[in-house]
Formats: sequence, C-alpha cells, structure tokens
Amino acid sequence: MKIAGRGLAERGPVRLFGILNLTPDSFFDGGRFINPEAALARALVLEAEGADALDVGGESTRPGSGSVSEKEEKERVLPVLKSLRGRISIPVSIDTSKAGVAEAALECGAAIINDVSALSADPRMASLAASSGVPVVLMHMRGTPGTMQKEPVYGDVVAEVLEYLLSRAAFAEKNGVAAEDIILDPGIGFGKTVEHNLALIRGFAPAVAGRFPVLIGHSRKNFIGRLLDNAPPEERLCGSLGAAAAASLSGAAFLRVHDVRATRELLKVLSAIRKEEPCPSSN
Ligand code: HH2
Repeated sequence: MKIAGRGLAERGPVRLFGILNLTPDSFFDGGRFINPEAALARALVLEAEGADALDVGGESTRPGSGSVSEKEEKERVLPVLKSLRGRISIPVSIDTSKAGVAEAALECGAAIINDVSALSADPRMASLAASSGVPVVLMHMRGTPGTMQKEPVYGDVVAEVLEYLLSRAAFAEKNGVAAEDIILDPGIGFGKTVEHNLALIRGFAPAVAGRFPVLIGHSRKNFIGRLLDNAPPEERLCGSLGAAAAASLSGAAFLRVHDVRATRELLKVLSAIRKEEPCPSSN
C-alpha cells in the first residue's frame, strides 16, 4: 500500500503519523479523546494539519503502565474507527499488540498495523499481518511497559536493536509478510536511557542503511523532558521539534508525532534548505 501517494520504501519528504490515543492514561493526550466525537474532531484536525497517516491506540504503553483487556481495547477503538470511515482520506494505523484488536480494526477500515511488540506478543499477529497484506511497524522494546525502564543496559544499543529488529523482520517474512510492507522502529523510550534514545535517533536509520524504512516515535517523550530540566510533557514541543529535525536528517522515513502542524512546518523549512523542495520565488 502507499502512504501519502508513495510506496513505503520510496524516498522523499518524511511522512508523519499523527497520534490519536483513545485512552484515559496516555502520558500526553490521555483522557482528551475518549469521547468518539472528540476523537473524530481530532482526527480531522490532524489530517488538515498534514498528517500522512493516523495512529490510533486504545492502550497506553507509557513506562509503568499495565495492560488492558482485549474487550476494553476494542470498545475504545472500534467505534472511532467506524466513525472515521469515509470521513478522512489518509490511512489509519492501529497501534496494538493484540491480533483480535488488529483484526477487528482492519475490518473497520484500519490499513496499517503498528505492533510495539514486533509480532512477539500474540502468536496470531504475524499470520494476520501476512493475510491482510497491510504495512506493519515492528518496534523494539526491552521488557514490558511495566518493567522496561528498570535500568536498561546495552553494550552497543544501535547494533543490538538493529539485530533484534532484523530478526523480527525475518520472522515476519517467514510468516508471509512482504518485505516491502515492513517498517522498523527502534522504540524510543521503550527500555532505554536518555543516552540510548539519543544514540538511536542519531544512528539507527544510518545503520539500517535503506534495507527497510525507519519510523521514529520521539514525540514529547521523557528523554526530552530530562534534557530540558525535567520539563513536563506540555512543555516539550520545541524539544520534540529538535528531535524531529535530527531524526529526519539521520534518514528516518516516518515520524510518529502529536504535533503535526509544527512538525510539518519544521520539515518544510529543513527540506527547502536541503533543496528537497522547490523554493518559492524570492524577494
Ligand atoms: N510510542 C508509543 C506508543 N506507540 N508505536 C511506535 N511504533 N513507536 C513508538 O515510539 C510508540 C508507539 C508511546 O507514546 P504515546 O502513544 O504518545 O503514549 P502512551 O503510550 O502513553 O499512549
């Protein structure tokens, strides 16, 4: 499938996944879009601001969070997915590690699977991804959201995350997922220290070296707060834009962001400076 008119691996300006969390407890937008009407309105705003896809989730994976039941997750996301049908023209990604949720979401119009467990949490997910033929985001996580921030240690974080994700990509392909449908994501904030996150934003896409497109999900995360004198999530926009610029320059194909308009503007200027976009007539 194509996102923003291009195949996943085609080069061009960075594409944006706008985040829409339908949860009471997500670390930034939790509780704001539980009401399906508020969620639909937010989806329309994210599309109008220039999102290339919408990433809809019904379970927070912030550090320390617990899991929700499949029934609850479906109750959060399915009504909103149904209401988005025919109302937005960008593809919708379902952010879940449960095959039952993904399957129901695909039936309701979702067209991308974003699995933070890289197809490891649910034995049915790989075959579902293969049979549905949609793009799949494979993300690296150390441990579970409940435990992942307890002193994560790596020798060489970029090499270890890459090795893991290439093995998950091989697993996906063995189970019938087409190579051109695979996106790799180093899992910023999922079992990583500040230094690990910085190393991955700098070095992961160059290490992948074009074998798969790379997605970076840095938006308003804790490492940005830590770099900014413990700024809370509401005060991490400028920091997030700095990380978006660095991720883009390092070769990421996709960014997963809360702030679509601001990130789009940042990327526009960056692309013009790098001569990737035509410059408006001068004066
Ligand atoms: N981060 C979060 C959730 N899903 N998916 C991918 N592929 N990559 C990410 O980095 C990623 C993700 C966590 O962020 P958020 O959804 O904003 O918060 P919460 O987990 O509290 O809902």
